[in-house]
Amino acid sequence: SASDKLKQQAAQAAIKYVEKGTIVGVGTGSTVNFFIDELAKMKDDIEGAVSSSEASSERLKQHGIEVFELNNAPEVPVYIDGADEIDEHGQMIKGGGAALTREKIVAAVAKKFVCIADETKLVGRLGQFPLPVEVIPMARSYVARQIVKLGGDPVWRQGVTTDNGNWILDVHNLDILNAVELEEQLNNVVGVVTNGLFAARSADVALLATADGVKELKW
Ligand code: DER
Repeated sequence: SASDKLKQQAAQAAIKYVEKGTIVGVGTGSTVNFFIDELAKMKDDIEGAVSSSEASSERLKQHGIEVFELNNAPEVPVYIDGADEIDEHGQMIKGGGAALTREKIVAAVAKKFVCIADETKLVGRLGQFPLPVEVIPMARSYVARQIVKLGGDPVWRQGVTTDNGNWILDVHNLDILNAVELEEQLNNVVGVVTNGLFAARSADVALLATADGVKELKW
């Protein structure tokens, strides 16, 4: 499909950020899947990968790419991942694929975060996409009540359990004026493991595929 073509173009553009002989940080999602397939073409030139999900680990291993535990990776020069939304500051909403916790961990470790996406992900203000929040299961109702006080409408993503054994609330109708502040407020709610605002640690580069080629944004 046209959208797949755009995702593939963004993924191909990200290869130039991969340093030879290093361990590559790999995110999760359909755009990242195209990146994994591209990375496989140069697998002999890299040490291996650290992954943000079981799904991405599986795909990497199917290509014969060694997957390292993050604790065993001396450094992660670059992290390649998608986003559900990205704004003009490189701040993102992520978690559509329920991998937000490990994505945020690898992003925190990585020196450079390169976001790959089709141009539809670029938004003027974050929050049209419901904000994923990973919660400890026993705290789901309590966290939902706190989110209502913060002005959101939380919806339990029933049937989904994360790689960490937790649940997800998708928060609709948030008016996100200060993403860094809201990220901190959500982090302070007891029972919240991770929220999908990547504002404190935002992208350093965005590769946005458009009909006229891949647009590169840097911060
Ligand atoms: O869940 C995630 O954070 C993914 O990276 C998601 O935001 C992007 O997935 P997509 O490339 O399939 O749109």
